[in-house]
Amino acid sequence: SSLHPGRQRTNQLKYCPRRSPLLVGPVSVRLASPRSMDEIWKRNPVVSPGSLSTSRLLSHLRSLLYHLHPFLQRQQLHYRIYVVHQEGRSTFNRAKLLNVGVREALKDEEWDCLFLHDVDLLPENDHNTYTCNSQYPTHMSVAMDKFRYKLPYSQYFGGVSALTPDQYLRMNGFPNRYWGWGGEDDDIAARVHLSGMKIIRPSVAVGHYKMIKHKVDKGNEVNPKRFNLLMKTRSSWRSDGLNTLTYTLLSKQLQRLYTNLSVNIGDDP
Ligand code: BGN
Repeated sequence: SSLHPGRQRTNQLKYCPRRSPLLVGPVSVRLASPRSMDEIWKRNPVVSPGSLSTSRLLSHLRSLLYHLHPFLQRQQLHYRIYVVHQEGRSTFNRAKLLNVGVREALKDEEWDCLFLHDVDLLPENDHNTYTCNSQYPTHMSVAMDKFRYKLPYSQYFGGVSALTPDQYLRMNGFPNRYWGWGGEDDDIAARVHLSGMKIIRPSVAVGHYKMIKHKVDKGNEVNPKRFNLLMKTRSSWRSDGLNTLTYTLLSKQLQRLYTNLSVNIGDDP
């Protein structure tokens, strides 16, 4: 009102526009990893401060951070990137690591949206907004170069997904029992439906991702138990997930470009 011009001005400034004016649409993705974290840091002076071991993982992480920070900043989002590192020699367990990331992130802040992001996937269009749908979990990586820019199959839920903490709690988080490659994302998709929700997706036109090419990771061999586990999701999702998650947090370091969590999540029994 004219009586409180100052107050009115701050009210107007309170919310960001629905669509950020800084978006550019398709971005060219550079697959060669930047040489150093310093280079990424220098290009992203707005990032405020928040370790990985193998060199390939580090080079994937550099590529991801190099693209993701400017991408999220053009979207004018308040965000924090958590990297969850599985310590030790046990078989890789993607879904359990995602559970750990969510639990630790929610200790820091009341996030209204959780993005579960593979380290080797680079978003190619910033109109693919990194926000959550208030009703349903979103599968973001609908058009990956590896699958010729379309879904490999209709229930595919791998790569990048987004959930509100409510949605995540409702489906009891993700399964902890998938050690090695494959099936855990199908289990997660099944949980969405079993807990009474459905999966939504951005359009194939904006959901473009480039995958950083690599061979099968050591310690992430194909999981032969995945078929058996998947047949049991209907009876196991309530008793395997966030409510049965156990791990030891070995370190939490606020790096300049991300928060690094190092965890011991045990081994395939
Ligand atoms: C599927 C895998 C997914 C993987 C996609 C894409 C399984 C379960 C078999 C019943 N699912 O076949 O985990 O993300 O391929 O590579 O292996």
